[in-house]
Parts: sequence; C-alpha cells; structure tokens
Amino acid sequence: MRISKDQIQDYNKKNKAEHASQFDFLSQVISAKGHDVNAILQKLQNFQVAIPSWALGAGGTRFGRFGFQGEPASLEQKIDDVGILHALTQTAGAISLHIPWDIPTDYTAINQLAASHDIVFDAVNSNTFQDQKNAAESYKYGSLSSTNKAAREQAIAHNIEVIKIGDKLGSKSLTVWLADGANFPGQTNFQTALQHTQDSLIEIYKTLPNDWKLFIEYKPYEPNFYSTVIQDWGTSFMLANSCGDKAYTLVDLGHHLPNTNIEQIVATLMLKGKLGGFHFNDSKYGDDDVTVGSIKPYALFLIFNALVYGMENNPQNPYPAWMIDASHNIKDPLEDLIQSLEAIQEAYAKALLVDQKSLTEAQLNNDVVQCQEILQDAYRTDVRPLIAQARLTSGGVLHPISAYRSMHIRKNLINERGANSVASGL
Ligand code: PSV
Ligand code: MN
Repeated sequence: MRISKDQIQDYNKKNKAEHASQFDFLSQVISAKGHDVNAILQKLQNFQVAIPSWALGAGGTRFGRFGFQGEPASLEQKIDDVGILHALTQTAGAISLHIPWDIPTDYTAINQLAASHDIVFDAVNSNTFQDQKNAAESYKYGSLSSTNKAAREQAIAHNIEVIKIGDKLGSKSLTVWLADGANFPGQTNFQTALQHTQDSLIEIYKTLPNDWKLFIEYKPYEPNFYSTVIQDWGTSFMLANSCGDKAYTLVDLGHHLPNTNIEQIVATLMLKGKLGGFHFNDSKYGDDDVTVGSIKPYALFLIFNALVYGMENNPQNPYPAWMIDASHNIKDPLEDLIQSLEAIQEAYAKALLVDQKSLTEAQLNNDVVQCQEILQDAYRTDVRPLIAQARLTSGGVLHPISAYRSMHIRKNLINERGANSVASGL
C-alpha cells in the first residue's frame, strides 16, 4: 500500500491550526535566543535515517518470537514499508540491506521501486554470524578470525559479494559486524584472532570501490559471552587505520557496557575523522535494542551534542551514515520505528539549540554551573512543534503515530498480505 498526498493533506488540515500556534510560540522563543529557525528547520529536513531491512518484522528474542500481523514477506514489501515510514515522516529516505537475507532478484525493478518511494540504498551489511544453507564452511568458531583458513576465505568472499550486490543498488558502504569471539577462557588466542581479522578485513578493503566506505562495528559481548574479537571502539579504530582512509568505525549505541560515555567516544572518533556510521537504539542492560530515546533520552541528547559539534567543527570527518538498529518484539514494527525516528529528530533538534558560543565561553571560564545550564536549557525545550514543522514543509504529516493509526495502515497491510506473513531477518 502507498500513502497518497491527498491522505497526508487531509490529515494535516485537521491539525494545522493547533500546530501553527504552537510553532509560532516556539519560533519566537528560539529566535529570541539568537537562533536561526529556518536554518534549524533545514537541518532537520536534511537529516535522513536508514531503516534496516531486518527491522520491519517484529523480531524477538532467543526465547521466542511473537510475530506481528501483515509483516513484509519480501524485499519489495520491505521497501514498501519504508516507503510508508518515509511518506509520513520524511526522515526515513534510505534502506539498509542485510545479505543474504535480502538479495534482490531483479535489480532494475528493485531500484525503480525504491526510487518511486524516494528511497536510496544505504550501507549493505554482510552476515558471517550464521551458517548459510549448503555452505562449505561453518562459522561456529568464527569467520574473519577463524583458525580455519577456508572459513576465513569463505567469509572474505561473502563480503566481496555483498559489495558487488550493493554496487548494483547504488550503495556506497559496507558494514561489517562480526560475531567472532570466544565463549570460554582459553578457547582462542586473542592475538591470532585479531591478526586474522585484520588480514581478512584488509583483503575485503582491497576490493572496495573508490567511492565506497568500510564501516567496522564493535560489540563487547553477545553472542559470545567471554570475549569478542572487535570488542570496543579502540579495536575497531585500530583495524580501520590498518585498512586505510576509506575504513571507519561504526558506533552502535547498544554495543557498550552500561554507563560507557558514548558521547566521548563520538568526540574522539570525529576529531580523528574516523566516525563513519551510527546505529541508533536504546538499552537498559545490554544490547537490548529497544526504541531510541525510550530509556535514556538525556544520554541521547548528549551524544547528539557531540555529533553536532563534530559535524560543525570536524571537516576531517565525513558526514556519518545514520541507521536505526532496533528490535520491536511486541510492538507494531512501523509504529516503533516512527517513535525512534521522532526521538532521533528530537535529540538532534535539541542539540542544535545548544548555544555553542556561550558554552565555549563558560568552559573557558570554568563556569561549571553555567555549562550545565546551557546544555539543560536546550534539552528542556519542547521541540516537537519544530520537528512537526520540518515534516510539514517536507510533505510529511504533523503527527506520524496518530496519522498512521487514523489511516488504519496496519489493517490495510494485513488485508493485503494476510495475518501470517513473516519478515525474514532476526
Ligand atoms: C549486531 O548486534 C548488530 O548490531 C549488527 O549491526 C548486525 O548487523 C545487526 O545487529 C543485525 O544482526
Ligand atoms: Mn548494529
């Protein structure tokens, strides 16, 4: 199903008057503080977040999966779902594919379908964390780090294949996340595993087209519980440096031990020009993958504050690739993704409201109280009318969740696809 421009206009008409007064008030408040409202709106409109093809189903845990009706059963339907998200929010203009879960059969048709929704293909993701049917080698004991040369070669070849698939879709980056590690002390030799990983990544890197980037993701634990080969940003950064200029670290918010200062990691990587990509989610205990901003919204704001500072002051760092990497478990995946998109825009808008000049002055004067006042003044601003205005100007709806519900989108999807359709992926 597709959402028509008329549906969007009809919805907005009913809510416009209330919005206009809220937006006027907020514009006055923000302008009085010296901000250029139009410049902020433009930045919000430009900010596009990729939706992973594996996040359009309900997901689940290793203890079970409770499907959500009307899930997209094919790549085409997944692209349609992102089209729905993008039509409503105007901030989901990209999809990120996981291979082999989503290999296109007809590239021309897939490219046309995505273009018809105004969607581009963001990073392609390889999968060497599961054994594929009829594969010669198993990844049970690792992939790029394996002690088995044939398994390493198979994993390298898979990544090269993923680059080729991405190339046909107009993707410009490959994300590598490795499950490699050890479940038990003594199981692996840390140095050999790291060296194999580095050598394998360099082999993949050699085949990267000139205008592509390689993103190296890190994660401290899970699925391995004793050690992960690329466990932290430092290891990823080191590997990216050994590959070359086109290799970068990718930060996934859920891939940190509790209380890690992620904003500081962001600042360090951007200073060094090595923050390539970002996966958004939220968590309480580990890699919980819950809705962005649902648990630690202030931490998300502080991370965005570091990102905004980096985007404005670190020309050595490329514009990062943004993606949501969450699992919805018991929610309607599309509603959950809308909530995540809104939380991302909200944190970004608040970070754009930080008075950077006054903050620098307060830092120079070591006025600690004033530093906190400046950050919290921005954080405490209710920016929702600003985000709604950005959406409205781009052709989206004022209030995406309420629009999604009033348009009965899930009901229509169930009618089209049936109650029992299940999305591939996690
Ligand atoms: C791993 O936990 C991860 O964050 C990586 O980005 C994967 O590609 C994705 O989730 C899906 O498994
Ligand atoms: Mn991730």
